Amino acid sequence: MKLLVINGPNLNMLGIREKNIYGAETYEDLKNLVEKTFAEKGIEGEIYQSNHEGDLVDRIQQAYFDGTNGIVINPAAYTHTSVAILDALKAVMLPAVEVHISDVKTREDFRQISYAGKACVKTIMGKGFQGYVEAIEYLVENYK
Ligand code: CA2
Repeated sequence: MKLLVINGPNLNMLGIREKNIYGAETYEDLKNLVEKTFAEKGIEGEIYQSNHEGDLVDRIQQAYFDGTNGIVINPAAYTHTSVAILDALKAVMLPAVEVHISDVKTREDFRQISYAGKACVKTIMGKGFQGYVEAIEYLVENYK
């Protein structure tokens, strides 16, 4: 099984600012946790981050051609704005799990809509980095 974990804009800044919302751990720590989870589950995987909407769309499309079996995605701010990411997820028809580090439902009104979430089989929020582990486990258990 091969999974792709995608992270959107500013998540490369984790642990540097807004530690009260997103925690003190860095993007490097998240990368290590995700890669450790792939190894423990005995699966192939990649973690990808971009600050650019089109690059995120390109990477989702690439997943269709490179044998990826499932996607874990935290589109970050593009969650609440991007029909392009929603359309890309629909186009590739791979099972996708939406992850948010913070508990988005208790935050500002503008964060209450998720476009990407409409193409996802599950959403996990408010569990910090552990949400990524749960998302990988869910895809392994249900789609391996
Ligand atoms: O809770 C999440 O994971 C979010 O997807 C994070 C996004 C936010 O726009 C979503 O509403 C919820 C923001 C990611 C920005 O990350 C930062 C990290 C360090 C410093 C500043 C921003």
